[in-house]
Amino acid sequence: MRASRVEHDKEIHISGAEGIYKFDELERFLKKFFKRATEHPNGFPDKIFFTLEKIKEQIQFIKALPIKTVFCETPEKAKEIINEHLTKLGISEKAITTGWNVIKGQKMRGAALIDCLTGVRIEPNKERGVRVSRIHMDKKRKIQVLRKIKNLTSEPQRVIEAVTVASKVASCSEVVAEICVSDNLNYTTGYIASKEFGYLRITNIKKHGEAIGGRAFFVKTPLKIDKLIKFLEKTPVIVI
Ligand code: PML
Repeated sequence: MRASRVEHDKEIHISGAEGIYKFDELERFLKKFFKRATEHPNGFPDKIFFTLEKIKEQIQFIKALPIKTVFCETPEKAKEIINEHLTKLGISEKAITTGWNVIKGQKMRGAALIDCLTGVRIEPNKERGVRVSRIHMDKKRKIQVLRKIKNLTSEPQRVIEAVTVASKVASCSEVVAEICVSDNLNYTTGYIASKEFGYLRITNIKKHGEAIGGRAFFVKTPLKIDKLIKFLEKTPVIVI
């Protein structure tokens, strides 16, 4: 589901959701997504798109990354901690700078793919980026995550979705790490994720009201880029 509104000739994203469901669950979840789109604190939408696709491929089951929250008092401190972690993973200074530039540019809905050594962006479509899709978190894991973060976020659903994305991304052998900053003006917790460190929530990654945000995946090259993008965008994955 994708809900949006047009303001000053610009399409503003209001809310989105996706999941993998059995046929007999569809009606219930469509209603739930409709409610989410029309009762969202970001306002009432002009347009809601629902896309339903039959899954024909084999569904893969992937372990959820472990979650930890790192409390930072300022964006400067957050940046320092993030850069330290990324450097420990062998990501070069150039690549880290490209990652921050992507996030400050705030132009793409999808993620940038950055060569972790040269810092060059290698995704074929730089306007669109790579959109991680066909993902779902298993109900039991969802309950466990909700329990873990209940006093740490005002938007638990946002965290569930982010952990689901990050777990799919980190499962790829080509991906060294991910960095994500929400493009929502008032959501100031972001994350870095990797197989080594898990999902590290970073508080105060940006200032309140700051119009930045985005996602970048640091990858090892050479790699079969079409295969990686196909997995991220098309392979159905349930995070357990
Ligand atoms: C978190 O609170 O764990 C961070 C979630 C970042 C979500 C990015 C987004 O807005 O989609």
